[in-house]
Amino acid sequence: MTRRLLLSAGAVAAVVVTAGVADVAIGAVTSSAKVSADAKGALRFHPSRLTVKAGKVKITLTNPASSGKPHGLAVEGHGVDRDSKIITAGHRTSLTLRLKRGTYKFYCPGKGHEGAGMVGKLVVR
Ligand SMILES: [Cu+2]
Repeated sequence: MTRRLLLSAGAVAAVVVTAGVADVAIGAVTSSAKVSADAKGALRFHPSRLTVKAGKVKITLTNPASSGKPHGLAVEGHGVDRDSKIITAGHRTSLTLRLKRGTYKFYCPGKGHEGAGMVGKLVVR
C-alpha cells in the first residue's frame, strides 16, 4: 500500500498595515436622518432626499402600519453597499454607516420596489 503525502511548504507573508486614523468620537453617531415609506402604500419614500453630515450616520426607516407592504432600506455609493432587513408594515429599522462626503443612492431592497420608484438621494456633506 502506497501513501502519497503532499507537503505544502507555503510561506505566507502577512503584511500588517497600520492606519493612523484619528477618530475624534469613536462610536458616536455624527448625524442621523429619518425616512418613511408611503403611508398609503405607494412605492415611495418620504422624503426622497436626505442630507447628513459625514461620519457615522444613522438612518431610520419607518414603515407605517397603513402601508400594508414590507419595505427595507439600502444605501449604495462610494464603495458602500448595505441593506437593512426587510420589515413588515408597522415596524422600524435602521442602518448605521460610516459615510464620507458625496452623493449616495438609497432605495428599498424589496423586490421590484426600487424600479417602481422607491428610491432617493442621500447627500453627505
Ligand atoms: Cu419597499
